Amino acid sequence: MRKYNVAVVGATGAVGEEMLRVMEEVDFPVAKLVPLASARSAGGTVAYKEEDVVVKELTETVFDEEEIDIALFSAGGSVSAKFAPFAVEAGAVVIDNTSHFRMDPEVPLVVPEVNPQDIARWRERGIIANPNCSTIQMVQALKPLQDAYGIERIDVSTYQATSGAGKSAMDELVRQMQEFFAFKLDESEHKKFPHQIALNVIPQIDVFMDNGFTKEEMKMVNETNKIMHDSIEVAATCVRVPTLRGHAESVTVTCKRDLDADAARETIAKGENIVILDDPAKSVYPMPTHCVEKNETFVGRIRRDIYRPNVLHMFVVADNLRVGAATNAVRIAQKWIEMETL
Ligand code: NAP
Ligand code: 3JM
Repeated sequence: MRKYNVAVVGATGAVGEEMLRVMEEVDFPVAKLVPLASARSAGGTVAYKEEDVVVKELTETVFDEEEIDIALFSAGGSVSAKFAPFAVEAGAVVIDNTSHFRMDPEVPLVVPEVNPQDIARWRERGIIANPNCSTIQMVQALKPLQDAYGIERIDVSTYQATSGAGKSAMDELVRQMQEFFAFKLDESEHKKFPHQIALNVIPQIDVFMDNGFTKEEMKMVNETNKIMHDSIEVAATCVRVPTLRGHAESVTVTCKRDLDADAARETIAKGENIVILDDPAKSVYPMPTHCVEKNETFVGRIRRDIYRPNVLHMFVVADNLRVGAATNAVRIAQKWIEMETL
């Protein structure tokens, strides 16, 4: 089997580190691994398959010099905007984790369990975009319902972990909790979040748009429709909660046809990489603690609306750094390889 030169841009970050772990676990066909970061981390090392691999500085020429075949980007939108074109120019396929290219009509936006066929369009710009973490786990759970019942509308509230905002955001929560227990917490001291996150719940992720929704909420609206090739009404409220890892979502789905909860549960269970945890009598339902370092999306609290027979409620949880970022990107890369070697 052919092996590939793989660059991980942002290899020292929360998502980048997870990419390395997932690639290791699936025994990704790596010929050479090239971890890239800013000058701050260049010269340090990251662990891959029990080896310490030296981090290089991201430059315009590094993809060409290292003969990169696959470049996984997760170092922020402005980094992708500037450097992804150099990776493409050097002949690599770019799999981008940032929001920068997601809504570009020439860039496929892919969740392999939902729209793997779109990967075939990668040549249009040389880039395949990875959706937002909250979108990925939601569309995975919704895909079987779309196929069986049709979807008219989605109302979703998220409970998003601090790791979704990177390593320094997790550090901010931990520092504030330590200060709380030392009776030294100063609520004005926050950098990564608009308010204190410890012992709090913040109904704002990313910036507000003119329509009153946040950019994170509009990502869920626009990305869901692009991935599901549909015109579904979506209303999202994205909330940051003081957990470290694992996003949870309360999802209300209005279907085109009436359904019953047991049949819907069986339908969702057939979704790829979905695990049902739904036994209310035993207090079994998904929670962030279940999903850490898992590559599946967990669904529970599945119940039909008490007023409308075409409306279903459910609770969807997944590891935002894995399912919501690294695992999805690595699965895209695996499918891309399958397609290229057909
Ligand atoms: P993080 O923990 O803060 O890590 C950021 C990474 O980017 C580090 O490796 C950092 O390297 C690198 N970096 C920053 N500025 C750079 C520059 N100018 N040149 C080269 N490398 C640079 O953040 P994260 O949580 O891993 O997230 C990274 C990005 O991934 C986010 O900004 C977001 O766009 C995307 N993301 C996507 C999802 C998703 O759902 N698809 C989820 C989370 C994040 P240094 O060590 O040198 O600072
Ligand atoms: C998740 O560009 C940046 O500074 C990153 C902002 C960001 C994003 C994004 O917009 O790419 C932080 C965390 C995401 C995302 O996945 O949409």
